[in-house]
Amino acid sequence: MKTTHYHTCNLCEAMCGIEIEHRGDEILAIRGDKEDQFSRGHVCPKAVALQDLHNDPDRLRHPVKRTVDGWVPISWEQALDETAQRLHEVQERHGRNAVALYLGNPTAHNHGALFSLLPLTKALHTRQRYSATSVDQLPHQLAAWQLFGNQIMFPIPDIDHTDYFMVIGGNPLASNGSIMSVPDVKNRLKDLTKRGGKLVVIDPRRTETAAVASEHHFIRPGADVYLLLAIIQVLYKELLVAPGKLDALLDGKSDLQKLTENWTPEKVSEAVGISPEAIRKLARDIASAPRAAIYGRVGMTTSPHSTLSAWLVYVLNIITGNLDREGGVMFTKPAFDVIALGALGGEAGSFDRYRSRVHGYPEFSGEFPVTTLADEMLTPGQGQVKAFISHAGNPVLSCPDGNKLDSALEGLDFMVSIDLYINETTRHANIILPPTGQLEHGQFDPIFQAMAVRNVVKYTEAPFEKPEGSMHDWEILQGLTSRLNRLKAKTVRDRMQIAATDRFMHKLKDTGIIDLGLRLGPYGSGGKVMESLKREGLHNLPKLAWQLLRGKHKGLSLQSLKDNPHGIDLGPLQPALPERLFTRDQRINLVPALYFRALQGLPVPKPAKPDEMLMIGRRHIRSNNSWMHNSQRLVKGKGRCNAMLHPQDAERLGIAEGDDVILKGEAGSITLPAWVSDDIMPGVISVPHGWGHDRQGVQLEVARRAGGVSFNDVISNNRVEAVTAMAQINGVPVNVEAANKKAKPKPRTRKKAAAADV
Ligand SMILES: Nc1nc2c(c(=O)[nH]1)N[C@H]1C(S)=C(S)[C@@H](COP(=O)(O)OP(=O)(O)OC[C@H]3O[C@@H](n4cnc5c(=O)[nH]c(N)nc54)[C@H](O)[C@@H]3O)O[C@H]1N2
Ligand SMILES: Nc1nc2c(c(=O)[nH]1)N[C@H]1C(S)=C(S)[C@@H](COP(=O)(O)OP(=O)(O)OC[C@H]3O[C@@H](n4cnc5c(=O)[nH]c(N)nc54)[C@H](O)[C@@H]3O)O[C@H]1N2
Ligand code: SF4
Ligand SMILES: [Mo]
Repeated sequence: MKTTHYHTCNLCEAMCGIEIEHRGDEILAIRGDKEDQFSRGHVCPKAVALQDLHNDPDRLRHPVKRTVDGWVPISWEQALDETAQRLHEVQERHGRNAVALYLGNPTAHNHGALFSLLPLTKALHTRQRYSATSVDQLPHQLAAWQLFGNQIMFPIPDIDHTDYFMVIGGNPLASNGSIMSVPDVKNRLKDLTKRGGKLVVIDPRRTETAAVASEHHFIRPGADVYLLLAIIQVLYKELLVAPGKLDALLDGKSDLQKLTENWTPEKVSEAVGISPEAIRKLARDIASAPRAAIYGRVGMTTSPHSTLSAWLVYVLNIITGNLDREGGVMFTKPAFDVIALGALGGEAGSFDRYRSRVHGYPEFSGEFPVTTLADEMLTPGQGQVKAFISHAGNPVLSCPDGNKLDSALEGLDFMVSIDLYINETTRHANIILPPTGQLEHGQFDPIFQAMAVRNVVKYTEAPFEKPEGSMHDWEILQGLTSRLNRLKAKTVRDRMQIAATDRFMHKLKDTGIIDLGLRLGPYGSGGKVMESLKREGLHNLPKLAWQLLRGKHKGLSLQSLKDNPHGIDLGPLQPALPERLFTRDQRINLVPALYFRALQGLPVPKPAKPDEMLMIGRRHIRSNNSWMHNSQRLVKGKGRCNAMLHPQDAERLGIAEGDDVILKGEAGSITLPAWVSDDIMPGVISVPHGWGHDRQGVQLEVARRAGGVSFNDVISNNRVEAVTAMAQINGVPVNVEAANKKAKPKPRTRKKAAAADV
């Protein structure tokens, strides 16, 4: 019998509703759910590929252990016991910091994992914690914490109502938005221009988003900070600073004016690659737009000076009065309020409380930047990392100097991966613990609902039953946590407490936590309870939780979400300040001390050297970081792992379309075909990341055959941002040459392919 199940795609941040038609276990079709309250039927090609993931013969379905005879299946009991035992032994012998933990991107898309990680990190009690944050959004989190008192309180562009939308270093038409959950972004942007609004894209490449923009400016990679400073300088100079209702909440206004007054458009223009007149016009347009939203994303936060750029984007929104107003950038009011709950749990943010052993890099929110992970493993001495846990991550392909990390993982005493595949990273593990797949667990998105362009909430149950003998991410993590705690327990009382917690968590389940979070949230019956928690602290939580779960079912609960499988629209974003601020004084300091210092130390930009080539990244709608390349449906067609460069550079270097080029950087070199196009700025070369699966031991047959090389094999892990030491993976100088030096110097260009690809 044919059945239709409504679900949510969890591959990217857009949370598209999908309709899965199936007969028993056989998937007949995956389509966009037209009734989905948020995505309105939109899906991208990746959603259809969820069935390839579901059926993939390479996907692990039971725990495996690496032996001299290869990988052998083992029972869950053995896998979890052995893992906990080995981790415990390493900590006993070498100290707690000898175990490192890395959380990858899909962790954030898996509510069960999110809920179970805090207890695991507590049980491990190690300072060696890492995640994809430090190759991604760390500067946004730092700025949100410094300005608004909470690291995940991000200002979200209100793109459905704005009159002017500036996108700096983001390409939502390929990525479907990030720190801005926005399904169907193409139509939303079309609506913006239809209602007379302007879309302005600042990017070294004429991207798919730039192709539909009202205005696109090429910018030299890494120069965003200078553009932003000059825009702010012009705003002050021309008396266009107008924070409006925010004015009364702001501190540090004169500091900001003083610090920016010398950054004139003339001073930065050449290095930025935008004329002084154009910079002035950008400033004036932002100021004169009735409502404007300035948005910076991964191209900006992973390039030089990313800490300052991320802060300045928020500042620019504030001083033009666009923060917290309709059509500007606004804060969400999520039903499951991870922002408030995080703050209550002491996770509002922290910086530089302690430093890493080898390089002395600052901690951010309990994590070190991943740029030091390999060195912490390779550098002998007290505190050396000897064991490693990876959860839903592939740092060998996603973090700088993959080869170095590869060899570091090789030398560990023990490694465990909680992952679906044997990939470039997990092939080094001693044990792999595979969780249920995307269509075998319920889906709820506490993180991305808190970053959506509307207030939305949705939970969908698993389309397919959990296969017998499989475990969800949260069960695996809890299993590990409980075993680690038991191994560490000293007294009978400790053991009894652990057993009681285990029983409680098993009863509560992931869904119990969702239910509780919804009831405690602003649309639940527990809004008042939340208030009392804020006043009295966390010690009353168990009692209150119990009362809530047993109490009257008024307000939003898990059941309301189960009754609404297309999601619930809670309305457009609403002004929320000053009440929503998490800063101690409920004010916004425009220039927190760390930015003051960083800005004072900012070097005057140098104009581009004549032959310099800077490498930047590129995402494609049919690819998802490093891990969806095992779907034939997605990788088929012309290879996408190529190096895009301008005809002028191609000519100078004797490179023609399709020729192999060698890109050489500080860590190594890669060879890949050239894509010659004037859609990119001269002096810049664009290469996608996450490719290069043909390595020994990788069990991803389709991906292996798809070819490609890894961007991050070129970049040194020592190339770090000055304040946070997070990775700099955009704007990286590389040496470019033709693999076959005899190539004809006449380049043929592949025109406008970027726009046509979407
Ligand atoms: N050069 C360059 N490098 C980059 C970037 C770039 O733009 N350029 N982008 C960076 C960014 S923004 C990010 S977020 C990182 C991503 O970097 P990572 O998070 O390290 O890598 P992913 O490719 O997302 O790998 C995800 C892994 O999770 C597994 N997985 C998928 N779903 C689940 C699940 O539900 N549970 C579990 N346990 N495992 C699962 C997959 O099999 C895969 O192995 O890459 C970064 N690296
Ligand atoms: N299809 C698809 N969707 C995805 C992902 C994916 O891999 N594939 N990954 C997901 C993840 S983990 C994330 S974090 C998001 C990221 O989502 P986005 O932030 O939209 O990321 P990108 O598409 O990589 O766009 C970054 C843009 O920055 C430009 N750029 C590079 N360097 C600079 C610079 O110095 N300055 C400026 N102004 N621009 C620069 C690049 O040319 C590129 O167009 O996408 C998510 N969605
Ligand atoms: S845009 Fe594509 S990958 Fe992202 S949630 Fe929607 S269907 Fe999934
Ligand atoms: Mo990311």
